[in-house]
Amino acid sequence: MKSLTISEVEAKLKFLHKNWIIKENFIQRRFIFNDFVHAFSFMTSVSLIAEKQNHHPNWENVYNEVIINLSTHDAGGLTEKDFNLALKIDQLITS
Ligand code: H2B
Repeated sequence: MKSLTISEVEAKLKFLHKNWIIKENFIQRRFIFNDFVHAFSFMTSVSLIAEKQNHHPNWENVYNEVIINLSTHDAGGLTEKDFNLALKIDQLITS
């Protein structure tokens, strides 16, 4: 799958939650929860979506904070797959 151009990325970002930012080759969103259990529960939900999509996040967790970085390793950049996963993650958090 071919990676998206910067203008395609900027256009697609508009459909995501405003906290998604472009960081190097990734789109990144930071989440803060009440505690570790809520953060980890969120990560478990994301992991099931990621498995379903066969597309997996780079992420960090420190206590109640989760930082998700998305890019398509196989394409060496951002693709539709990252935006599909980001959208599902957004839906998880607002529901
Ligand atoms: N996740 C991400 N973020 N990028 C990929 O290129 C990728 C992936 N490739 N998950 C998938 C798995 C690939 O390695 C397997 C073999 O389909």
